[in-house]
Amino acid sequence: MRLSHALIPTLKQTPAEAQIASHRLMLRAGLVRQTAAGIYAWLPAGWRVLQNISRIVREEQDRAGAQEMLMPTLQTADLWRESGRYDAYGPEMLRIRDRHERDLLYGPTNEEMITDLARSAIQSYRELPQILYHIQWKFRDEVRPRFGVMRGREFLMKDAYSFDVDYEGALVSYRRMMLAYLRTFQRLGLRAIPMLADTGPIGGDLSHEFIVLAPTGESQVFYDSDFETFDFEKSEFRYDDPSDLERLHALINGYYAATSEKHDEARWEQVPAARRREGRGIEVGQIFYFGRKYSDPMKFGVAGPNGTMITPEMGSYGIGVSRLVGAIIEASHDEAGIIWPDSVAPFRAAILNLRVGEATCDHLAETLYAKFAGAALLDDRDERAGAKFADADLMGHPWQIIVGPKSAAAGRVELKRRGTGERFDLSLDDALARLL
Ligand code: 5CA
Repeated sequence: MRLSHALIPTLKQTPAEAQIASHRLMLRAGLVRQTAAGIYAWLPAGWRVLQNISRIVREEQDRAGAQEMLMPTLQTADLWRESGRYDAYGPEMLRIRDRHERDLLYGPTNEEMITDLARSAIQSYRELPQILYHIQWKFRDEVRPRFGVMRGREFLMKDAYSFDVDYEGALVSYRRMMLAYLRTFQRLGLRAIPMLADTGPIGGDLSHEFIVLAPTGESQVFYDSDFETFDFEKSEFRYDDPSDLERLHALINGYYAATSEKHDEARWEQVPAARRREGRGIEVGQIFYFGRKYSDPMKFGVAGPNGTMITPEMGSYGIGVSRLVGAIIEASHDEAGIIWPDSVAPFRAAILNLRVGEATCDHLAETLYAKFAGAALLDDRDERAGAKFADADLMGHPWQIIVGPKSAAAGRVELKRRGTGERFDLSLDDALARLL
């Protein structure tokens, strides 16, 4: 993308309405614009980040054996009357009436709809277990939308739903998602700590929330820092081995981690003082086992082995995809701007042409830009070098490739690593070899 013709409206001033770093930086770096309270348009750079996060979430869901599908945003009220949640959900639900006076709603979550789809398509216990997911916009009419995309009204969620014949099976599905989540967050450059949680309006009796540490987080958290040393991405846990998954669950339960209701002072005291971490956290995902809470009232039965009917056991598993953009920035920024982890950055590198119009600089910058095939942003604006440096730092590209007249004449460029500030003076070929 060429910055001179890109809709990436960076701001020099700090927007007054933004109270936290990620919200300020998302507006200043031109990632999003608010179109109504708690509702955001994703501009090109922001949309690329959202797509990168979705891709990683998707790859890890697929690896765990979940099947991707897409359910609509609008749902009929009748489905929610069946489960009993239509009235219970309260004013957070956006209720809509169509031209035929039928009650609809903009989905805040999809337990009812997926149960309805499953009951019409799954007949026998032999077809279970199944895990289905989609990445779709949700609407919750939050009383106080705030902190930008962190607590929006319209937000992007990955929600998965599992169906099993019995409790043991449901527990395996739950643990598979637990492993998928730990791997997903690690690939996103985050440490998300799983904590036992309350189930709220989703219901059920087993739930973990995944919490990223950040000073602006909404919950107070306590955890054992030993958890941070575990490498889940490379771990040998296997999705198809229930005893492996049980070991994982035991490992998670073995580390102390709790939010302030759930905090247990006596157990906390047993964690060695040097390993006790206390702070605030952002919930980026939550998983629930809720058994037959929906399959029972919605009369979802499958044929069992000997003519009996089985009511499937269910769980649901959410990741706040759009919230993650804010959470990643909260966890990774400095005074100058965002520091994107490589895995989610909108552009792998920015090519800063410091002398637009000068033949050698233009040639070198264009040659580099072509090699990146869309993965780099070319700053070809007629701007001062200082403005280009400041914007590149603000936007947080993992690498900056600086093309200045002196080095360009010698066929060389300067590379800057955003996260560490390291600089390298390299030939064009060496720079490309390093980044591509
Ligand atoms: N049906 C279940 C799991 S699929 C469910 O809805 N879970 S949830 O309520 O915990 O939401 C899942 C995730 O969505 C949360 O962990 C959070 O990261 C994100 N989320 C929830 N509300 C908002 C909001 N108002 N703005 C942005 N993200 C949100």
